[in-house]
Amino acid sequence: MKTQVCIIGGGPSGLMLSQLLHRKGIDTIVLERQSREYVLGRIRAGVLEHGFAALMREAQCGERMDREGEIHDGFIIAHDGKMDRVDLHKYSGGSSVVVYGQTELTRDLYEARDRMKGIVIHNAEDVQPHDLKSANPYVTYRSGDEVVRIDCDFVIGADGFHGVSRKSIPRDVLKEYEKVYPFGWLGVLSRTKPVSPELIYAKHERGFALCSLRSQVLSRYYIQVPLTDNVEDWSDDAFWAELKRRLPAEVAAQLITGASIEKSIAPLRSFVAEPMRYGNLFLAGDAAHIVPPTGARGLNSAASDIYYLYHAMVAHYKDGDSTGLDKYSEKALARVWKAQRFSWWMTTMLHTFPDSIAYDQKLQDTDLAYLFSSEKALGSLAENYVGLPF
Ligand code: RFL
Ligand code: PHB
Repeated sequence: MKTQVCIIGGGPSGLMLSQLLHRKGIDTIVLERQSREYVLGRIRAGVLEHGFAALMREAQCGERMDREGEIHDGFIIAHDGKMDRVDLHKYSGGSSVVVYGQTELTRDLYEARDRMKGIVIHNAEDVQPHDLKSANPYVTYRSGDEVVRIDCDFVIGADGFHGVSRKSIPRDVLKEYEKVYPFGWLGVLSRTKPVSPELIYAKHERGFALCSLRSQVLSRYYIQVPLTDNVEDWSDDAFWAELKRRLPAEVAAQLITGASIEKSIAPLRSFVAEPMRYGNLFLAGDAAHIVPPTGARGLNSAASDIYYLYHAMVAHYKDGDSTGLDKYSEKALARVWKAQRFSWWMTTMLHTFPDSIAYDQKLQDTDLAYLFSSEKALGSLAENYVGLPF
């Protein structure tokens, strides 16, 4: 087979880029290791920054998001028995975020790809990029007993943290920065009315908790748990009881509980791989960087990579201008590191660290006290949460 841009990974990053390029007449093939049902079964992000939403619209995939997604102008930080609101709209100069699940937006992207007859190959096994330093790279994959070869101009590694693309960059070229946190998030999805119309990030000595939502009938809650815990250790009843303990009493009293329809534990990690380009391979999204979910930045960081790559590819193919491709890694990493800083800060301020000393706890309290006493500090939070400019 032959294409211009071969995209490894059919998650939001890969699908979005494929859709945007196809609309500009640039040919792509997406290779996804899993089935479509499997990809759509993963429950992940819930908060989209406006830049991501704009990209969905540009890809002609924003109709359902605009109809069903909820605009959120603020969120709550609960701490020390108080409920302090962060007015995103006020402090970001009129911006907001969209609450719309990653599952739904991935479904919208798949449907858009189908409508344009875009090629997305599922259950592609042993995907392997080759000759990345040459002008004629190619990708192979296995389908049953058959090995298929795809010749292309560029390979995009949009295959998430555990993908093959980043691993194809030689060890002496790639530099990896990583910070692993000593806890994870246990998440529950339930078909219940959300406890609050706005998200509540709760700092509590027993551990962090988050009340989020997907719609007015679908709630998403998280609690911080030790890395040694397994999902099987947590019955629904135990989860709800622990969540209530970590929320302000008036919120806990309002909480409607129900059967979980999904329950999983995600370890928290910060990770960046540099550079994001090797020859004709370009990394995008979780393949190159991971943030702890506290600042809702993961998918949104992927969006800026896609935005830069999209414009760089269009300039290359339409105007013969490769500056964008040459500058991609540097430009993408500058924004990536800002999302890293913000996510690390939110995580450090709001979680209970098993090895923290009294001094650390005083600093956490002071961070929150400063935040809610300074319009400039709130402005900084809001600016980062709604998304820095691309
Ligand atoms: P994905 O979604 O991991 O997709 C990569 C795809 O590549 C496939 N793949 C391969 N395909 C072919 N060959 C191989 N060898 C392959 N290896 C892997 C995989 O099957 C998969 O389909 O990466 P992508 O597209 O870069 O998207 C990134 C986002 O998924 C991620 O950043 C967010 O979900 C992070 N995140 C959040 N981000 C936000 O912006 N806002 C949020 O509110 C938010 N909440 C979250 C989150 C992530 C979470 N978890 C579970 C990690 C909440 C949670 C709990
Ligand atoms: C979610 O709804 O899954 C969610 C929302 C905000 C976050 C992280 C996850 O910071």
